[in-house]
Amino acid sequence: MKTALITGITGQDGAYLAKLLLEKGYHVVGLLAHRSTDPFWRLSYLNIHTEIEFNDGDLTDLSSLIRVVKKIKPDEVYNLAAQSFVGASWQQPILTSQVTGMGVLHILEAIRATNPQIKFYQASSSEMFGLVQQSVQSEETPFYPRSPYGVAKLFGHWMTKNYRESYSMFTCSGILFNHESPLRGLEFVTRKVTHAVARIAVGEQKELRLGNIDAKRDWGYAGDYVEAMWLMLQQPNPDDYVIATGRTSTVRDMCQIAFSHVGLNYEDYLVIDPQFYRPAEVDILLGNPDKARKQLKWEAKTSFEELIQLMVEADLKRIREE
Ligand code: NAP
Ligand code: G4F
Repeated sequence: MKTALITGITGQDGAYLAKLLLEKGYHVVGLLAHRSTDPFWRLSYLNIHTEIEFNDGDLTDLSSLIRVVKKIKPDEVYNLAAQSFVGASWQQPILTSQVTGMGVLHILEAIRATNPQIKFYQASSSEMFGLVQQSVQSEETPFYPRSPYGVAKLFGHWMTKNYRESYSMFTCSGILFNHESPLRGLEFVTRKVTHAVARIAVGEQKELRLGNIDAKRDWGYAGDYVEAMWLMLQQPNPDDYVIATGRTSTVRDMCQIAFSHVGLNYEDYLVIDPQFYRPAEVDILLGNPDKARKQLKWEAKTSFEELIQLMVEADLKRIREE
């Protein structure tokens, strides 16, 4: 039986990845940073909370990482932990750099010092493309991050590559484009919208305040994307891969799909509020997943419409059960 250590196991991707690895027969260990009041809500939603071994640790505390890696002797480490909200990275740029950037180096060092044979996955991000240098972004596209979060992710990305080249370690980066689900945090725009739509539909909310609705993203379903993480670590050689759908849509398109699913017109409820504008925006992201399709035999299975509709349905169900 293989053992996998997942940092960020209480987050959206951590929950779906833990479920996938349990189904594949792994012993799944989660690093628990004790940051939220109810850290287990996502794992309970998927009904897997009791099947996971938890160990205390924090990405900013190298000693805790060394202790956990030494104790559990993982075959694979998936580094999903981060301060992952782009908007907050302007309010807390130093914390974001320490967790999302330096945290990657800490976990790489913990692995190198303990057992450099451990396979490592880094959660890199399309946010690193930022002010896009090519209209469709692939593994070859130059980076131009536009937020403290994007800069921190780029540091982690290059460290992951550098440890592969310097120490022949099996380290992979998945450059994942936006992926969403009913387990998405409420601060991200898709879930903010689907949660608001459900509340408006049952009469609990009157309006929805958003920032830049012309921003375009390549949105996929998180449940599909965690499969690609696992596939990367099963290849004969470590490498970096873009994971995306190859389709881009505006925030406005997303609102239209979500509201019309409950028979409403988004224009009747949407209020543009400049407080949600960002100091520097990423206007458009569109990924080219060809390499993943050819080498990993991976592709996104869930359409954008299906994704938004399933998120609205999940929020409606939660609100009705409250
Ligand atoms: P998420 O829901 O925000 O989860 C982040 C996780 O990191 C949570 O479990 C959080 O714990 C944990 N964490 C935060 N600070 C920590 C620290 N100092 N030490 C240890 N754990 C810490 O993020 P996600 O959407 O699942 O994304 C997973 C990873 O993929 C992140 O690295 C994100 O930056 C990256 N990514 C995401 C997307 C996307 O569209 N979702 C796209 C590209 C890359 P608490 O719950 O206790 O706060
Ligand atoms: O949902 P968002 O906050 O996601 P963003 O900034 O693209 O970041 C997400 O995807 C990255 C991958 O590219 C990840 F690395 C990162 O961890 C995170 O998961 O915002 C999407 C777009 C932005 O252009 C934002 O300006 O929606 C726009 N937006 C408009 N109004 C809003 C709002 N975003 C949020 N969160 N809230 C609004 O009211």
